[in-house]
Amino acid sequence: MNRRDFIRNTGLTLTGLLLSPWAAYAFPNREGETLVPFADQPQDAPRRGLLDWSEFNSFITPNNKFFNVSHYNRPKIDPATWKLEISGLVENEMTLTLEDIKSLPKKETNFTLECSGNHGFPTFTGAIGNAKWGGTPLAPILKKAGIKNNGIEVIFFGHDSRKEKIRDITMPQNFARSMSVEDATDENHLLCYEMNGQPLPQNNGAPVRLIAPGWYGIASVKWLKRIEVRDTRFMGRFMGRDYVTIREEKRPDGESVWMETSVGRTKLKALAAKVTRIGDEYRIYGAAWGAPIKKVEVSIDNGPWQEVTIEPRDDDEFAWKIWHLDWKNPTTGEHTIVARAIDTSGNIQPEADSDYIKGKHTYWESNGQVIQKINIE
Ligand SMILES: Nc1nc2c(c(=O)[nH]1)N[C@H]1C(S)=C(S)[C@@H](COP(=O)(O)O)O[C@H]1N2
Ligand SMILES: [Mo]
Repeated sequence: MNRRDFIRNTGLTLTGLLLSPWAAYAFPNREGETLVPFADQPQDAPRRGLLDWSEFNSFITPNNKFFNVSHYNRPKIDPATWKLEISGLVENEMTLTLEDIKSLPKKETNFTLECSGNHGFPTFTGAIGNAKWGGTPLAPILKKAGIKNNGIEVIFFGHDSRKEKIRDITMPQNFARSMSVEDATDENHLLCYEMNGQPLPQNNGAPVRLIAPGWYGIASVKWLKRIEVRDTRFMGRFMGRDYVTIREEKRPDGESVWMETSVGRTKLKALAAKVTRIGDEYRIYGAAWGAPIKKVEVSIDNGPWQEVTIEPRDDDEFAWKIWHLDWKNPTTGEHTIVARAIDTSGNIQPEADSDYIKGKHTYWESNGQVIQKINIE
């Protein structure tokens, strides 16, 4: 396949705009612009189910383009008989049906869900999407259940299960993740049954999943079965063994400490998603997320950091910001493009070769700056 075949028209035609239900979320593309592909993208990589950044043109990721990550099976649950148990160290144990949950106050949150493994290895760069998640807040339900004073941990169990082995013990396990009582009672968590105005799809956790805005994807437990309060820390596979980030940290005295931590809240990150052109007018589009974004900067060929234009959308605390930068008259030949996000506290997204990123020996939480190569002909 020659290069030209990769240069696809990404401009939305007027008919496309009128027919597309996502048109309201499309960000301003330039009529007639064509894609200039990055040079080192894995063209034949197994992209199935992952976001294709070269087609990035909408604030909302449509349900049929949203990535999926499932570690066990993908249970098919009858919504009519499904029940959610809330039990353990609570004053009032509860069993909620889907009808019960739908009859509670509804809240919708735009939240960019990123798998913490995203960008952990070269062919896994599209495990991210942004959706309008609809459901009811979890906090009032936990309040009604009444967490007892000795309850310190809230465990979210999914219906999906598989055999797990530790040493010589093999046991059936359900997918499960936990949070401290303080984290679990955050007012932003949703018991979610809708995705972009449609019933939550099976692969995304139907009939009800947790949506934990501000947390990596692993926290948003799908196919919810039971929420259980306990008086000890939970150390299931996805808390204590898998999704454990191992970082080699240098102490001031030079001692190296290998720190093992459970994947939790999202981290500051930006990415140049695609480059387009109309004649010699080049434009870089991208996204930034993971923390409250103050600004995004781009460096071309290791040149000075240039501030980009961010699409105004200040009502969405947990959604990615869309940005662009015009690139005037690039010379022919190979160029590098790097974007970095800066949050409202002034933190800068770490460089790919920083100690912070290089000292990380596992692939989760890879929020280093992404260097893109591009050939201008
Ligand atoms: N029950 C259950 N919930 C789960 C998972 C899973 O395997 N089982 N995977 C988690 C991970 S690692 C991610 S990244 C997100 C992915 O959500 P999505 O499939 O809706 O994109 O779901 C999380 N919730
Ligand atoms: Mo994930």
